[in-house]
Amino acid sequence: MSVGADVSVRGWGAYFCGANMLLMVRVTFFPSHAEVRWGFRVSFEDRILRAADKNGTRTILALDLEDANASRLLKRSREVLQSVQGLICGVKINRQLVMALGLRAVADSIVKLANDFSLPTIMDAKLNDVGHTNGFMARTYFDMGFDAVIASPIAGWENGLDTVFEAANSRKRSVILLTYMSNPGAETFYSLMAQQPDGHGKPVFEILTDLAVEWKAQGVIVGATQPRVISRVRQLAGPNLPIYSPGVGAQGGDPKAALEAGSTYLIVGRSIYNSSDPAKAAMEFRRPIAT
Ligand code: NUP
Repeated sequence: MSVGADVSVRGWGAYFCGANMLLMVRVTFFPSHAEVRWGFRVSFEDRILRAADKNGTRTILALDLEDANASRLLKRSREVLQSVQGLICGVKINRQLVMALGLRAVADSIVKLANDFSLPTIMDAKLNDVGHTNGFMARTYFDMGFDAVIASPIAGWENGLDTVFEAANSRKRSVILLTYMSNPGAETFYSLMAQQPDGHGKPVFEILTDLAVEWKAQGVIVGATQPRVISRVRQLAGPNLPIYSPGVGAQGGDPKAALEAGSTYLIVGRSIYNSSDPAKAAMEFRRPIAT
């Protein structure tokens, strides 16, 4: 039986285990998989804010390197992370690394290294299945140490994303929902007008934004290539919901325009890790959180 209580002090989503010895043991034995202070688990949102503050940046590194040689891939991925660690505020992993290296190796090497640098990690799983498989995947990623997962709200709540939020909430982890993707083809679906019960049309991305608020998602993804959509999502979601924007650099999005429109964080991959000088490239994307 858990007598744990959720404590929130100055925005610290924290985790007080009280008499729940199982949870206490978990945080004691695996401190590298989660930043834990005095038995309190620091939330993803606070970890990323702190890193953004400390490093003066809103850039999340998308570590999507590809190499058929697994040991070279791991070595290069660690080198890139090491070289930019003071210039980013989080690390996002996609299937490139998981498929090539295996989830356990990614957790033990990349997630651990990110934690050593006090950088939170996001698994870009784009979960979009029925409840039991979504739940399995979310639990597995969280238990491997990821702080947040990306999911697609298209699956809906009941026997869809309900299990993902359950897994996240019970572990004090986070869910970020795809709301408007960065690729040109995203318009086909995300801008589609959906007829509402009152007969009026509403773009799909606005419905998804409302769902993110209703489901208490900890963030939304909106492509940096769509500053007008970012402004509208910011308007609908209010000032506090973090907007994560991939699509700058290699996909053509302008970081300044995205941030001015209301994005909170930029997600940057190829423009950093394919650069001959990743630290210099990360420096160019650096924007202080306070502006
Ligand atoms: O809409 C999205 N666009 C996008 O590029 C949602 C995403 N999750 N991403 C991811 O962001 C994509 O999978 C990749 O990992 C990263 C962008 O990489 P790059 O274009 O900066 O190399």
